[in-house]
Amino acid sequence: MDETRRTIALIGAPTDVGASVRGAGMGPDALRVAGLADALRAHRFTVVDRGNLAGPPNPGLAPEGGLRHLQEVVTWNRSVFDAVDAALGQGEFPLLMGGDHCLAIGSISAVAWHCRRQGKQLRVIWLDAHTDVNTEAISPSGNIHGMPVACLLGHGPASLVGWSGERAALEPQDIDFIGIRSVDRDEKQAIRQLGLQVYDMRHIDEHGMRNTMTEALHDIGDNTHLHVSFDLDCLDPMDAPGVGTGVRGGPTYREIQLCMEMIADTGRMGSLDVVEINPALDVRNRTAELAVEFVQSLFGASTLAR
Ligand code: 6HN
Ligand code: MN
Ligand code: MN
Ligand code: MN
Repeated sequence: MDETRRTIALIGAPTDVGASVRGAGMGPDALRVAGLADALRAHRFTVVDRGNLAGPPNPGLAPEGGLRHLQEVVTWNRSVFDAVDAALGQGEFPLLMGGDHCLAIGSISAVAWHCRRQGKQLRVIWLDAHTDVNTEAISPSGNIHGMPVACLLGHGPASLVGWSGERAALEPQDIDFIGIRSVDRDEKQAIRQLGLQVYDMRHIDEHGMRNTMTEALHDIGDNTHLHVSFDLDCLDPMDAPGVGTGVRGGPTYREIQLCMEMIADTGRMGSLDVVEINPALDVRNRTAELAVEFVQSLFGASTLAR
């Protein structure tokens, strides 16, 4: 399909139930105010803003059984699943505007479900300071935004796994992590046991973003649906202060640009999450504005040839 003619469906999921720092629920409006829709329209996409999904408020409770707000997280993710599934069913490109990163459970489960029915190979690029592969047994916080990858691999509470059919949404070889610099103690062990491909900041320092992305994207083919899950805390907090769990030592602006441009070059990106923008902690909407710039690059805007 001609990538530039595709309709992009903006889906807002204004919630922070997966986090303990409040504020990511304002992310969708911060992206709207930063001009996300018009920025994409300027590149000849048709953009439809589907508005915000509705869901339960954040009850502000402590974790139970290692999980904070499990029921609320399930309810929000059900709505996200349905909205992403509906968009894909209509041939649209779903762009999920979070919200915290727990929402990737619903979003990627819907994408995996769609890929199975279409006989497509799903690949995920996870851009984040964190690997989000904790489970309720090992999470130091109980925050479910630190657990979506584990759930998608089939490890998590029964109500959050198995949404894409019999097999888990993802196999370990389906996902590559970029920009990682904060992994919890037991989470490290889980990464080793699962055999996950984690390109941490040390790897980017030593090999550069170009080689890192060449490796991460090496198995993208004509039949691949590439999903990008973009947690804004992947960026350095000096550039992007509006995040709840920022970690120093992130990639530079140019490194992220190159990463986005190389993803665009594949021509295979079929869905996207933009999550963890926290306007309550931001400076003059800078983080949402950066997100809009990088999303444009993901769609090929900064490549002169297009
Ligand atoms: N995120 N590893 C920490 C935890 O609480 O599990 C932080 C998770 C952050 C999650 O930024 O999407
Ligand atoms: Mn994350
Ligand atoms: Mn993160
Ligand atoms: Mn790989």
